[in-house]
Amino acid sequence: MFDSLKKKFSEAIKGFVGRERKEAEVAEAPKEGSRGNAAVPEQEAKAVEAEERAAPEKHAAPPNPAGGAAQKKRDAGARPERLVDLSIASRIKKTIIGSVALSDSEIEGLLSKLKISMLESDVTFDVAEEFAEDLRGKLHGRRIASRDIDKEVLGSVRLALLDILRKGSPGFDLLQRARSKTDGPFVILFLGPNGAGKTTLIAKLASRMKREEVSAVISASDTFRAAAIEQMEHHAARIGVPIIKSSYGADPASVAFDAIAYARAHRAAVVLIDSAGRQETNKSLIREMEKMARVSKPDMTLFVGESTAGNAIASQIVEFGKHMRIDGIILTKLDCDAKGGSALSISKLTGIPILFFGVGEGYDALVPYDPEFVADAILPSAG
Ligand SMILES: Nc1nc2c(ncn2[C@@H]2O[C@H](COP(=O)(O)OP(=O)(O)OP(=O)(O)O)[C@@H](O)[C@H]2O)c(=O)[nH]1
Ligand SMILES: [Mg+2]
Repeated sequence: MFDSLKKKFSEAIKGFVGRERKEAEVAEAPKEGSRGNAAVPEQEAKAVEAEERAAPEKHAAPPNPAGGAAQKKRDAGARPERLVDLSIASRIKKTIIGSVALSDSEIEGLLSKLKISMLESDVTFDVAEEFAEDLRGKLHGRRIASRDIDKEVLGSVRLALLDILRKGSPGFDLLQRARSKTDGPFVILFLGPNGAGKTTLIAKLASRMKREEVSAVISASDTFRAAAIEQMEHHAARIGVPIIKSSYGADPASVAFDAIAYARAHRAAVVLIDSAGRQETNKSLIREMEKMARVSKPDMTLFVGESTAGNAIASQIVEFGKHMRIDGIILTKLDCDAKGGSALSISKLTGIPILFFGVGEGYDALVPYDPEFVADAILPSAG
């Protein structure tokens, strides 16, 4: 889960922090004797800074947010392992004065490495840019205490990541929403491509609802794929929730209709409608899905997509969205996705929030969308 992003972010941040710490220790040792006379080192730092201003190319690469070819060459040349290429003036100030304000070129070096990490992990260009822009604003002109560089850099990266992730938040709790409907059952229709994890997700949600005493009924409306009805029945029996089913080849919309009628009669709070997997390009299956939506009038239609499919899910959702309203996304199999970038990009691409992550095959392997959970999974710990 997010292995690639985590590894790249960790390498970048810890590589920088480790190196900066070593430099601070080495630089501080011989200067012991001159402590207590802050004016001298400050002058020294100013002199180096003035020299650097006069000939900036001697010390630091010019700021180049776009990362042109010349910049990339320079980045690949000297000290490639460092995240922020501190200038000599900044390093002296950091070790002697105890704090440093990162220059534009230092910040750009950091942003460029983080952006590349994101792009290589399936985060879309727009989202990586938005993140970098946000982080630039957070770091620009800020004084960073030299002993706290690790925490400060990590803290700013975390805040910028959370800013992006919060934009994908649903802003509501599905179970609470379902509970608050009083005039009949809250109907949820699940759709998505073959094998994405719809049936497993319905089982996970039914199990969660059972635990939280929200009464649910399952509609076995995949009447198409061999063994789909038995698969849903097996889960329903294990969890202990009623299931309404028919035979293979039956109209899935009529099964959903019967499930809703059953829920009304038994005052069940929720109806979970399974459906056969389908591609957005299959016109007859899309028409069948339109009919299911017309007949069941869902309170919520949720798209279930595999995280491993990356940002291709976004175009599937947009295509499905031309035929029916889609209210939320569930990203499954995040546990199998080394990149995980779609978790950061998909809401921006579609304008639709992510409600849950599927993180395994068990009934408990379901995590409500939580920006902090994602940030924790991506970022190294500050310690
Ligand atoms: N590792 C992992 N496996 C999952 C997850 N969700 C579902 N699966 C597995 O993915 C496979 C397909 O899951 P289903 O729930 O049958 O998928 P579906 O979308 O209903 O498939 P169709 O009905 O054939 O379209 C099963 O082996 C599940 O156990 C998940 O979050 N993580
Ligand atoms: Mg299924």
